Amino acid sequence: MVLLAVTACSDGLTVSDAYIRGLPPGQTVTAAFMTLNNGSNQECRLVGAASPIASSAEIHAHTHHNGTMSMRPVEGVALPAGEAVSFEPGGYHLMLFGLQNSLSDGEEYKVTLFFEGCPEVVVTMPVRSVLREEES
Ligand SMILES: [Cu+2]
Repeated sequence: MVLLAVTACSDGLTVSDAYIRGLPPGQTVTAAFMTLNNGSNQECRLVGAASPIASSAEIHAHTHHNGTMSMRPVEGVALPAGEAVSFEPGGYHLMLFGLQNSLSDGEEYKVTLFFEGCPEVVVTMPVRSVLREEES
């Protein structure tokens, strides 16, 4: 197995394939995606995130309701021991609010992830533009 980028490691919890969606000028909200691999032998629970580029961050889940896609904040995401959980378009994601500047391809920003049961992890996430609309 080849991981494109292992960007953080702490007590068995690793984050791979993390990126922040590029932000066009004038927008102040974006999303971040990643895969969380809980290689430890205890459950961790993602309960929050923060980044210096955002005034606040939330964990969101997408839900289908009557054929329409909507997203809602969730209080936490359980990461069972030994399992990987993907945050990807159409599923779980981190929302970043209150961005001051546009985000361009090639830039990298730190995002801190807060857990219950595991120490916090600081991830350096590259910016990746998404050319097509999010799949629903
Ligand atoms: Cu969202």
